[in-house]
Amino acid sequence: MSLEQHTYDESQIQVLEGLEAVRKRPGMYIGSTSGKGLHHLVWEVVDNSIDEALAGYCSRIEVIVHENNSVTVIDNGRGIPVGENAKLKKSTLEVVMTVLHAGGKFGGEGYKVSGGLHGVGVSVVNALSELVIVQVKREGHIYQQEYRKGAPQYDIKIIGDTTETGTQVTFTPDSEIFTETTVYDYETLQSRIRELAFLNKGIEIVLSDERTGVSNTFIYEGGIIEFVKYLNRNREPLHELPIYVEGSKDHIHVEVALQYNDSYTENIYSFANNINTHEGGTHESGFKSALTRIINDYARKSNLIKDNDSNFSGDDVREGLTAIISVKIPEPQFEGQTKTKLGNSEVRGIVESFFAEKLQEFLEENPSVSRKIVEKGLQAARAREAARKARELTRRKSALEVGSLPGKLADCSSKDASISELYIVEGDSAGGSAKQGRDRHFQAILPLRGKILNVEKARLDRILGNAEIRAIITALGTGISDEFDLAKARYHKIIIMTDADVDGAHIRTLMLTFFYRYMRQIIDAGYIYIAQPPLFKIERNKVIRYAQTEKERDRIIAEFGEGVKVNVQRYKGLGEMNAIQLWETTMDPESRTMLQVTIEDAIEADVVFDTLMGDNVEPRREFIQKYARYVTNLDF
Ligand code: 0RA
Repeated sequence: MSLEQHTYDESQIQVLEGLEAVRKRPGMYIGSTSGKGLHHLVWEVVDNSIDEALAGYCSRIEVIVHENNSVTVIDNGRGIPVGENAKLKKSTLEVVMTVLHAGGKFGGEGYKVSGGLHGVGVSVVNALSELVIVQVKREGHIYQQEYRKGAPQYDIKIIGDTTETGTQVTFTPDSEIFTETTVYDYETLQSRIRELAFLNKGIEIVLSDERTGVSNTFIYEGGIIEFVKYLNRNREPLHELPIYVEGSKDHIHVEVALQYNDSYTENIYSFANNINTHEGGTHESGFKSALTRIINDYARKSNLIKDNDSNFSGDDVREGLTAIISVKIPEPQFEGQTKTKLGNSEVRGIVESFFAEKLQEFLEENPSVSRKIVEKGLQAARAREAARKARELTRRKSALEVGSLPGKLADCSSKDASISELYIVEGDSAGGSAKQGRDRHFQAILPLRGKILNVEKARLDRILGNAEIRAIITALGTGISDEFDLAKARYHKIIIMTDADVDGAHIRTLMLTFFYRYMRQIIDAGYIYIAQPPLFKIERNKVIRYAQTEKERDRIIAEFGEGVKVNVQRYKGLGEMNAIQLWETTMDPESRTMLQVTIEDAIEADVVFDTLMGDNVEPRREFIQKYARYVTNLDF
């Protein structure tokens, strides 16, 4: 039956109006219509299959990206019910696919775990797709229905027989809605699918890409234990097996896995109903307070810290800690700026008392591991004391200096941070050109001599001892670490300008690592940029053009015309450009291009920095070979 033959009764009109509302304001339902929104469609469908798995009826999920960027999600769950919905006089399948928020209401026992950010319902995916084909295997048959922009194309029909059960949804995102891109990114899909497999142990999730023939299967019987090992894979763990606890109380399911390593960074990720709670919340604060309390108790009881010593701070016991906290609760409340902070107050106490009890047991039963953890805390506490002294020293010293800004800084005259820019420039000679070429009203220049310290391998006290890093901190005005204050930033654009060679890439990475580990909010605020100086100068009869890529170079040469032998110069460093050239190509807001640094995926970024900056050479080499583009652009 075609759509024309459908009778438009009252309920049908309401349905179409509902879906029309989604198409009119898609951002309200899926966040945005950019690449992020495009990927959100996949998560919406996959979440339904995960719910089916968590209810105990589904063990395998398959996600296939087709050649034309349509996507199929297949699960072996019970299948969406197909019987008639008495009230709406149509199949439950059609109701689930076309009525906003209908999916969960038919779920019966158990709770829908996906919620908050996702969980808007598969009907939203339907509304935003030019074509959806759903097949349900259930009660001996294969049922099918198709939709265009949400509208059913025929009544549900039987297309075959089967003894299996499950649901298969194929959707083609509507290019009228997703105007920016309709191309799926394998890395993005893979990273979230891997995470879902870690967070939901035992579920097999297969990702296949028909555009490239690549396929990966994710299944982790150990769940978040394996997640922690994965995150620590390029680090040196202090104890072989992660500490793991799992339990439920009052319908709140709690899982925690943690493992210490010999680094100085803290990597704690919390999740509520599979959603990464970037802003933390009650589950994370319950975990942290239990950790601090129990390690202090243990250290005192076993005389590892003495009566006169002060307690470990929270930071002390979290140095070198990698942990996952995952809770699943019936009605998650998401709060905060980005709705990624868990608000349910009952969760704090449950996580704190449950984790405290289990951690105490573990420490008592595993004295050799406990000793290493306490030892790590002692080192951290000592270093923190040294850092405090170093910081006080810098503060006192800078108070004595005139104006207290670093001597090498050529500041701008504007005091309006919102229009002010700081160029951090590799080398004194390029720094000199930049100083001459800049618009001194709003552009400040800070030249750096040689390499800055690798902060991945040093604690705060040593970092504060590094002159180049101190210069950056004082120039920015924000302070660092727990004293960081974004509102004090003296510039809203901080532009890293290095040579387009391996050394330049290294210095850029060192600086990004520093910002990421010690001034994360400045990246989140979108203040960090990477300058894009040209790689080539193409000159003919005094007409000069610049190119950033070889492709662009060739295009310009072609534009100059066939047969003329033009002069092409490859820039090896910023120093080869004079002040005017540097201004025209790289610093003039009218003509420059810059990359804004964003961290889409903090978990991946942590691993990237570890891999690039850590001690292990082999994973670094592998990484650079695999992700050469990241190393040259670092636009992750
Ligand atoms: C409503 C009710 C039931 C299952 C589902 C929906 C369901 C939805 C999706 C979406 C993708 N995969 C899915 N699998 C199941 C319960 C069915 C019953 O009680 O038999």
